[in-house]
Amino acid sequence: MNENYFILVKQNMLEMIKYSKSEFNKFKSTKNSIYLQQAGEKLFNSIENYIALINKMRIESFYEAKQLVIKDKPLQKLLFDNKVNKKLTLIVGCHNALSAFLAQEAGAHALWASGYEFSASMRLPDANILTMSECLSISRSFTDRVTIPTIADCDNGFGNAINSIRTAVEYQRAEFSGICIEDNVFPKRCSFYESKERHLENIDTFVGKIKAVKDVIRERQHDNNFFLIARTETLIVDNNNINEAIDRLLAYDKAGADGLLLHTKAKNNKDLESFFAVANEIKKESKKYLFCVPTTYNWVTYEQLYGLGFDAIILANYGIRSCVKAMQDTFSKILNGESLSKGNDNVVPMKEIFRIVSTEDLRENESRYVL
Ligand code: SPV
Ligand code: MG
Repeated sequence: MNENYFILVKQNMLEMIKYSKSEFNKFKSTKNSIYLQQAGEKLFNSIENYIALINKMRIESFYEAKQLVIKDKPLQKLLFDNKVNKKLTLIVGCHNALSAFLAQEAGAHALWASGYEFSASMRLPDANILTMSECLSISRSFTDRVTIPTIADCDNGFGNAINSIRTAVEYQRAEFSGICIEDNVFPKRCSFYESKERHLENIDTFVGKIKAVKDVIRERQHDNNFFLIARTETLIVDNNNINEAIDRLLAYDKAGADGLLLHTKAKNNKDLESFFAVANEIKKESKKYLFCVPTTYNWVTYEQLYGLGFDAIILANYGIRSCVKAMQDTFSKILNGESLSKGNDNVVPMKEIFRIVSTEDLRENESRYVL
């Protein structure tokens, strides 16, 4: 009990970790020491002081320390600032530059480059049919057309740990804010498809993927600003498997994930009980940012989700589904009516598209450079 304790404010995490002196020295002597120096370190002379400090400081006191390490890290800064301001982070699913821009304009805090939406826009099932490079190329086409951070939905890393390493490297090279990987086996099936019996990747196998991604990013970047979300599909496979969902998320946390995503396809309050039980336990045991995707339990309010401990929610697939509904309606009206004008109430004026694609910039550039 009288042993010295060191507090380490780890990057990317709203977390303080207790190290005994020997553990701390071991940690310090590894290549991780660079992060330690950046994050700062502090010595405490008793566990009681440490606990008192944790209780007293909770959020506010982390702020300064975090500010040192989250400069130039838009996603981490966003999550952290929202947490401090007790705000839920709203991440919107998109499938191209247009939907990304519209989401940003409507007030999205960040974007989700959605596998579901990419697949649907190619008229393919969301089942690992699109390759990593196809997904990367679609999402790259919009990350520089918006200013908010983009998280790429990378399914299961597009293969095993080795494939996940390349996935992480390529997305990091393309300057994404981070990626999300899920514990579905390859080839995955969309969480909402009725399909044959589902199996998750072995927990150790998935932990291996998380470590592989974190290690390669750390080695490449030195400052580790690429955010990794680990997502479990446990409740999708079996809604009663609360313990496994907890074990998995805690193992993913320990393996180094920066955020944890708990998915469910629960469609009623009864089925949601497992989801809430897992979230509640994870909030007690982990300090990582907690994410969810409320597609099927969409009546639960944002305030309730925040109250349940979620830091960020992914508003997935509403973009593509609203496009489909709008196009079905418009096409049916213009093909079944006597003139094109039957669709007029469904469409924006052409000048709205001109505004979105910045024809003004085009005109200015033409007058300047096209001589
Ligand atoms: C996606 O948008 O591709 C997702 C979220 O993974 S969901 O489809 O809701 O599972
Ligand atoms: Mg997906």
